This record gives sequence, C-alpha cells and structure tokens, in this order.
Amino acid sequence: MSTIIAPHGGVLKDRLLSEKEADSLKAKAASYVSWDLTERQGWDIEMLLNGAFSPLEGFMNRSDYESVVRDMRLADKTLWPMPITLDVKEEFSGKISAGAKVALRDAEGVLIAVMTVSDIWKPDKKAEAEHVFGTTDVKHPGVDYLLNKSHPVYVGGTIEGVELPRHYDFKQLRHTPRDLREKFQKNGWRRVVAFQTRNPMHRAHQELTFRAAKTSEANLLIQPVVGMTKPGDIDHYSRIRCYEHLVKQYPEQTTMLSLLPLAMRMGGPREAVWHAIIRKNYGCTHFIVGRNHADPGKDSKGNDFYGPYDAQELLGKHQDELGIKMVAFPEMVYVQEKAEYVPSTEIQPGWTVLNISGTEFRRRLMEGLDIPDWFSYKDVVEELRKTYPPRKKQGFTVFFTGLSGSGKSTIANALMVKLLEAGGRNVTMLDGDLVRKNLSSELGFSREHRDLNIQRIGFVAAEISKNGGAAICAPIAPYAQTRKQVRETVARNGGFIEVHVSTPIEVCEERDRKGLYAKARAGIIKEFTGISDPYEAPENPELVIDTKDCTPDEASQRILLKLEQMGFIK
Ligand code: PPS
Repeated sequence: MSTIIAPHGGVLKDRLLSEKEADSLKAKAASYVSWDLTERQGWDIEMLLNGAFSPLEGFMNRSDYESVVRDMRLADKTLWPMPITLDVKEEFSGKISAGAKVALRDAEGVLIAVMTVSDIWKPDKKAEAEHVFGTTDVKHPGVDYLLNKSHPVYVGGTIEGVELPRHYDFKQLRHTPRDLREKFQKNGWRRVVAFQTRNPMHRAHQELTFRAAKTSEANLLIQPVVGMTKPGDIDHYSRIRCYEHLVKQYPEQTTMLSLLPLAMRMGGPREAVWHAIIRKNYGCTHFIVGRNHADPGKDSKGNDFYGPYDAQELLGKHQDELGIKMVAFPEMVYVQEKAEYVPSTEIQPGWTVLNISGTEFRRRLMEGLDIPDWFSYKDVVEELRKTYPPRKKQGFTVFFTGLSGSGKSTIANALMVKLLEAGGRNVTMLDGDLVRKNLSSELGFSREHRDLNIQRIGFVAAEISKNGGAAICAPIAPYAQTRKQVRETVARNGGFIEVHVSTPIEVCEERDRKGLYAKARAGIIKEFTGISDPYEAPENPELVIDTKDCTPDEASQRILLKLEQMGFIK
C-alpha cells in the first residue's frame, strides 16, 4: 500500500499490497471467513484498492457512514458525499465480530482483499435514501438498489488489497489513478479536464468536450463509466467501440480515452461532487459537469428528481475546497443556419434549432431510419446499428398464455409453420407440454413451480430472441407478475408479443381433449388451472384470440399481421 504525491491531484492512497505481502496474506486468508462480493461491491472495491476513492481506506465504519449520510463529510470533516458500505446478509453478520478478518472474494472465489472488521450495524436505509438521494421513491435507481437489492447489515473496516478485480476486455484502456498520473506527467499534460459519460457520444458531446478543453486550456480525458450505470443503458462494449471512433475527431495528442470502473448511484448533485473527488484522484485538474449530471430520470409521479443544473450548483459550492475546477456547460444544440453547435444559452431569436432526443434516436435505429450527419458520426452510428439492428433483423418471442385446452398449441404450431415457410429466422417451439417433458420434468403445479417453469421458458426465449431467432412459447403461464418478468427479460434484446388465447373455460372444458377437466372436477388432479387454481388474464396483451370465433389458420394469420405491423417481418 502506498501514498503517492503527484504534481497535481494531491495525495493518493492506494490499498494494494506488494506482491510479497500479498502472497503471505493469501496464505493466512485461507483460515478467514469469506464474503463473496456482489457485483456493486466488486466495482467499489476496485476503486478503493486503486486509490480512486482516496482517502477512504476501506468500507466505511459507522461514524464515517453516519456523518457522510447526514453532512456529506467523513467523521474527520473531509468532504465525501457518498456512503461506500459493505452490505451483508444477516446470517453472515452473525459469523463475525469487531476485529475479525474477512476474506473478500470475487464471484469465482479469487481473493481480492482482506478486511479487518471495525463495526457491524443495521442501517436505517430509508433515512439514508432520504439524505443521500433526497427521496425514498424506488423509481430512483440508487434508492431501488438501496431498499430492494442491498443486504440489511453493514460491515465497516479497512482493507488490504491482494489483487485488483480481473478484467479481460479493453485492457489497453484500463488505467489506475497511478497509471494516469504517470501518463499525464510523461506527456507533459499539466492541466487535464475529465469528461464522464454513460451514453454513446455524438457530435454535441464532441463539441462540448472540445470547447471545455479549449476554455480551460487543458488536455481532455474521456472517462466513460464501465461499472454499473442506469438500468437500461447501452452495454459498455458497444459504447467503447463508439468512443474509439470518436476520439479520432480531436486534434492528435490532445485527448485520451480511459475506462472508469465505477458503480454509479445516479445521485445527481451528491454524485457530481463524488465524481469530482474521483477525478482529482486520477490526477485531473478540471471536471466537466453538463445538464442533468448522473440523472436518475423521472419519479413515480413523472416529475424530475433533481433540477437540470442542481449538480453544477452543489459542486460549484465545493470546488475550491476540493481543489478541482468544475467546467460547467449548458446543453449544446445544433443551429441549422449556422451549421454548427452552440450552447443552448446562446440561441438567438429566429434560429432553427435541431435536436434528436435519445428516444427518437433509438426509434430511428430500431426502424433502420436515417440518422443525419449533423447529429453523429458515420462510424459511431454504424457501431450502434450493430447493437440495435432494425426490427426486421431482431429476434422476437411470441408468448401465448391461456387455459389448458384453449388452443394455444394448435395456433402456435400453425404460426411456427408459417414462419418457417417465410424463412429468414430460426424458429424454436417452447410448448407447455414439451417444456415440462424436457426442461421442467421435475416440477409440479404449485405457484412456486409454475413460476420457475415460466422463468425457465423466459430465459430460453430471451436467449433465442437476443440471437436473432423466433421463440414461440405456449404455456398456461397463469400469473401476471411472472409474465411481466418474462416480458422485461425478453424485451431487453428483442421483440415480445403476448397473445392471450382467451377461449372461455366452458369451451375448453367441453373440448376436454386430454380428459383433464373431468379429472380435475373429480378431484383426481389437484391445483388445476381454472378449476381449482387461479388464472390471471393479461391486461394489455398485444393480441387477444378466442378460438371459439376463429380457426387456427385465421388466428396464426392475425399474429403474422401483428408481427408485420411491428416491423419484425416484411
Ligand atoms: S404452467 O402453469 O404454465 O406452468 O403450466 P404448463 O407448463 O403450461 O403446463 C400445462 C400443461 O400441463 C397439463 N396439466 C395441468 N395444467 C394445469 N393445471 C394442472 N394442475 C395440470 N396438471 C397437468 C396440461 O395438459 C397443460 O397443457 P395444455 O397444453 O395447457 O393443455
């Protein structure tokens, strides 16, 4: 572990042991109790070990935590806005006490660090959410994580690092604060302005960062977040390929791209102060804060959690104390008459301002529509088109739901044949009976088992859709919540079309092709859907088909038309 003093950036404390010390600690750690780090803890520990969270020396103890939550300061009054805590299961906390050593391991069991426990406590998470994020609304991703995903007990203590978490991708773009400080020094970069991003960068971002570098007479560090960002964001692989194209747009030797292994909390103003501290640790002298920095989106009433410039305001108050300068920028917009980008604050009456929102940009990608040159660069758009192919090239799932005997399988089979006839995609059938024979043979019909069955179908369908195929699922799937989960999983990377086969129970029972209804009425089959078990009809399916009124041919034709209308088939 070392303390580095560089020309700028101030004191930096990293928490990594020398190779020899690490080897000896590894041997001792075999007898320590182990905690497997969660994904977020994995990112946090990387930033603790490499010094990006300096002056923190480990996961916060109780007094630092309480002081940070309340006052944005560590117990010794050093400015630090974000709690960095190790949350563990109650059961695990029972195995340790103050003074204990805990081996912190990654998901594969690799020893990353050893923690010397100082405190164990149960936090008031609602109060934490209220103070840190200004809300307890779980629409806020930081609050949702805190209240719904993190474990109930916090453990504080210093850490000694054995090795940094391993990454196998984009290795040449990963640098520790020490690496970057050394690079800046070697390149003679005396002033460095950092730009943080979790989105692809287009011309407006290039213009903004270029201007920021010019006005602050500094070199530019583009530092995209590759840890956790806002749920639904574009994956970092695609983004980084885009940034690699974009850096070519700056004058040579002026700009550098480096990845930031940070787990964001989307905490707006507090998060901006935190990011500035991190940038100072990486050796930067300036930090760009634009509109809606680290913005969590809308709350459950549709209102903004924070004002667009709240982050700038809070960091503005603290920049002198931190010793890093904020470069505040308004939004950049394209003015048609001038054929250039200007800050939105400089727009003159009569100018035609062009803009494409994120949602509109996605729509254009999905539908394979034109994206104008004034908005982005050809290479960047091409890269994104690979990640977001137009709908006709995307995979999809047709998910039938309905009672036993409603006609799901018959329509599903007719649809499969028609899709095969049309060609262009591999088609996979996940019929209820078929799945229960091959994938879920050990499951019964309790709610728990039915949910598990549907989750498995959803998992397979999502993989098929992600890889461009067509999955046809035809289980009963009686529970709305489970169907919703499947929709969310599939829709991340493909189309989802829910078809409610709404044939009334009397008709299903009258058909009783498998003789199951008779057995259910006689009590021979228990928990039978529609008779002795619930069926929750979908509220907003893409299609409702009652087989009383139409033939399988007509029904499958209606689904084809729907797929065509949605753009999945030509
Ligand atoms: S679920 O609820 O989605 O997991 O059900 P699924 O996997 O589609 O299985 C339904 C088929 O299993 C037969 N079967 C039963 N259905 C409902 N309730 C009970 N108790 C039951 N026991 C056996 C039935 O043949 C279903 O097939 P389909 O094709 O729907 O008629």
